[in-house]
Parts: sequence; structure tokens; C-alpha cells
Amino acid sequence: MPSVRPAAVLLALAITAAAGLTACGGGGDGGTVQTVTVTGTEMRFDPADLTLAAGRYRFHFVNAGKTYHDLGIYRDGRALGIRETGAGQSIDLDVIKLGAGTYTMECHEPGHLQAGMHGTISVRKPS
Ligand SMILES: [Cu+2]
Repeated sequence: MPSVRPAAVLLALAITAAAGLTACGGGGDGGTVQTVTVTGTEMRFDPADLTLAAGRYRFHFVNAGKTYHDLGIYRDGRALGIRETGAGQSIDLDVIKLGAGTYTMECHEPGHLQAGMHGTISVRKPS
């Protein structure tokens, strides 16, 4: 059963789908891993709102700000993946599997979340 279809990649905001589609060589879930790029600055994520199809994702976090930022993906208060990086650097989070539902993106550097450095990810069921 195909798990990812081109039509399932909604709102192609900053989704480097072409570059990110890589075969997973290890079996297991199989299927493809898509890369989603999120850029952090003071004090926001861009894009702040994402709509994705259910599937496996590697978040590529670009810190375009002037201080440390982190990108954490949370569901119901539980972190599924989180990485911190310094100004001008970028980093990949571990691959995570997103099922249908609502997730949040949060930066937990002191004061950043409160200052508005958060976003949402809406994940739709595969069609
Ligand atoms: Cu931050």
C-alpha cells in the first residue's frame, strides 16, 4: 500500500519534498521519509502552521536567528523529537511518524515559547 502520494503533500510551504524523498533501506515501516524544513528566528517559526499527510518525517530545523533556538515536536505535551542549534546553524531531528491529529512545534529556550515561538502541525489521514 503506498503510504505517501504527491497529492497528499498539502500546503507545500517549505516542504522540500523532492529533495526529501528518500528510500528507507531498513525495512520496518518501509515507505518514504519526507523532509520538512522549519526556520526559527526571534521569536517565531516559519512556517508556523503546517498541514501534512500522515507519514514519516524528518524535520530540518534552520536557526536563522541570533541566539540558540530549539525545535520540538509535541503531542499532548509529550515530545516526539527535539533538537537545539545555535545561531546560523541547522540540524535534523530524528525521523518521527506522524499519525492523524494535531501537534505543536515549540521552542523551549527560556522565554521563547511565551514570546510566541510556537506553531501547529495538522496531520491528516492518508486518503
Ligand atoms: Cu527560540
